[in-house]
Amino acid sequence: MLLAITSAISRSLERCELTHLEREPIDVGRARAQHRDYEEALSRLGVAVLRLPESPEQPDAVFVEDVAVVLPELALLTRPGAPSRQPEVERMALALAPYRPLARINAPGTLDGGDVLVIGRRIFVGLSSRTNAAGVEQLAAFTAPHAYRVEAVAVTGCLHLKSAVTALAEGAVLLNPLWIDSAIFRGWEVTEVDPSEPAAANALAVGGKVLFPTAYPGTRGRLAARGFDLVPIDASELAKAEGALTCCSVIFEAAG
Ligand code: CIR
Repeated sequence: MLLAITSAISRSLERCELTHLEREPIDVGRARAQHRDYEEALSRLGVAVLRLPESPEQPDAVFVEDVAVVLPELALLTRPGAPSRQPEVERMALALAPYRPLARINAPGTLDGGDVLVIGRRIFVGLSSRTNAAGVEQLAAFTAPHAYRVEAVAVTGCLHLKSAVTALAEGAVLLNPLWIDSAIFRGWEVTEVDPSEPAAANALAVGGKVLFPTAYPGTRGRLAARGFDLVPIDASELAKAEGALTCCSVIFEAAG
């Protein structure tokens, strides 16, 4: 059974971290409605959804992806690069403990789950403003015994690696070539975002389908033309908090 851990949106969302965006008003009620639609889309795909309760004092708590990387062999709790986000890790530790042995990134390492793209036994990690070399080294040390290969990747112009590239299917990625060196994926089926939609590279592939934001029709057309089975998701309010689709869940195979 696939399980998605999500989190209720905090009432303090408007105080979220922002790196590349100007702050603008966020309608928390609308964000919550859109987030419920996202959870329902996952449910319709047969994914069980475990929603953590609201953490009112943690503005970015909805972006659960950043605090954990779950592999079949272990769950790695991160140490987010933004200090305001580090307290978010503890409730994820409690949520994941029944499912996996836990490991932790420790100081001076920092790592955001949004910088970690796992494709088979390869783990691409973005060196971003949130993830440092010590964090990458610790990730590599935890995963090497399980035969994963960790590859650090430079990310420029965006928040996380997965703002620049995500997996669509086996051997297929969606990327923005201005934010990541597309040569890394030479030989793969690469779909580039429509140049007028730089933030469109974050898609969530699950259950043979691809959840994709309604905000990017140009890129959606490119994906549809290649035969990807798309599920449109309106995530416009959380986009104002610099969040995208993968950020809002931690999805893994749970026994049972
Ligand atoms: C932050 O800056 O940390 C949040 N406002 C947005 C995090 C988005 N997470 C992600 O892309 N994995």
